[in-house]
Amino acid sequence: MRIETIKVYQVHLPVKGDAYRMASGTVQDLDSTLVEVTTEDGLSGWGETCPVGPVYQPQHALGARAAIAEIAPGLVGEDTTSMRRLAKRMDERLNGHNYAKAALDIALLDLAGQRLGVPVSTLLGGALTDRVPSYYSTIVGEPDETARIALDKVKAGYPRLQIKIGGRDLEQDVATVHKVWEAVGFKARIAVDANRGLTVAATLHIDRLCQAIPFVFEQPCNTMEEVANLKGRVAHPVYLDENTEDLNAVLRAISSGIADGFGLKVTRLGGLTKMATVRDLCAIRSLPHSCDDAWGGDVIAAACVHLAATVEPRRFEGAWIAQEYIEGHTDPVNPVVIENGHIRVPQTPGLGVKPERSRLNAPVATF
Ligand code: 0XW
Ligand code: MG
Repeated sequence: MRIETIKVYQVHLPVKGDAYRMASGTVQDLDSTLVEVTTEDGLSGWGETCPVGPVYQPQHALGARAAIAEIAPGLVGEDTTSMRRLAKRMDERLNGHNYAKAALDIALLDLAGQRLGVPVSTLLGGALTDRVPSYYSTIVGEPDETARIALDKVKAGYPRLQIKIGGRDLEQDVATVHKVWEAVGFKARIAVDANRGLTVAATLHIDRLCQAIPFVFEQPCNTMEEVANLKGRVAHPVYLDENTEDLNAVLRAISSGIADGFGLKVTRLGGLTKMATVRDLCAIRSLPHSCDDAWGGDVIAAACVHLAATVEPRRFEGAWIAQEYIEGHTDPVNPVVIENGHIRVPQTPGLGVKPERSRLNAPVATF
């Protein structure tokens, strides 16, 4: 079946309540891009990409739409039978820009799933579970308040917490980690995410001052080289997030042994097809990882959950979706929701979500 049109929609996703504060930047209103790929028989597949502001990663919303404008005309008229041909076509149109290609990859898998009558998780190798754990991510905040939120979220059923630190006095970061641990103890697994905001020296100090607390450090420093410098010097395991900019970076991190696990983002890596490769690479070295995206609505949430369902549960660190921080759903009929800290895996063909047209503005581009 051939691709007839590709439509691009812009969706504003304001942050509910306080701004979302990370060491690398504060965001209040996110700009998401949805793509709708329609084939000549009238079937539509949806994809989404939503960078969490312009400084979290070297990606931004306007960049996503510009890259899609470069790629999409080359896909119109193409047959959808071979995902590999379509991926090759995308690479022939534009070098890099994984996060834009990701939206198209997700939409094409949604289409393939609907056509074959199977959920996207089946196309990714098959689900191991029908319900995946999520994790709650705090913002960089005052230690007592962060500990209070952490305990609340554990009571709400989250099996894992990601505590944001960095970009402020060491004393505040150390106090936050201690207070969270005193509040929740072994009731939840803890990741401490500095979003590239610490120096090697600060990481070493936090490591020593919180030595007995069983947490994993997530992306403590800016570059992979700085993180490599921590090897053998810190007591806590170290996970990479932002540095996993593409499959080669993941391969480098795994082969050099500098990462004990990963916080993975579907769009950064180029979509679900590439994420499935990373999932399998991690399996070879028994490395734990999450399946998240930086931000976005129901479409990207569903994509994360389908991949999450295919990961060996004992190594799975959770699927983070933005639901706790955004108002409403693009698919109010079959929204992707967190219940007791977990998310049900959609069982219907394709992604199992469809943005409600009345909630979308007119497309910003049509190819
Ligand atoms: C918790 N997240 C998945 C949401 C924000 O985009 C930051 C991110 C992270 O782990 O860094
Ligand atoms: Mg992170």
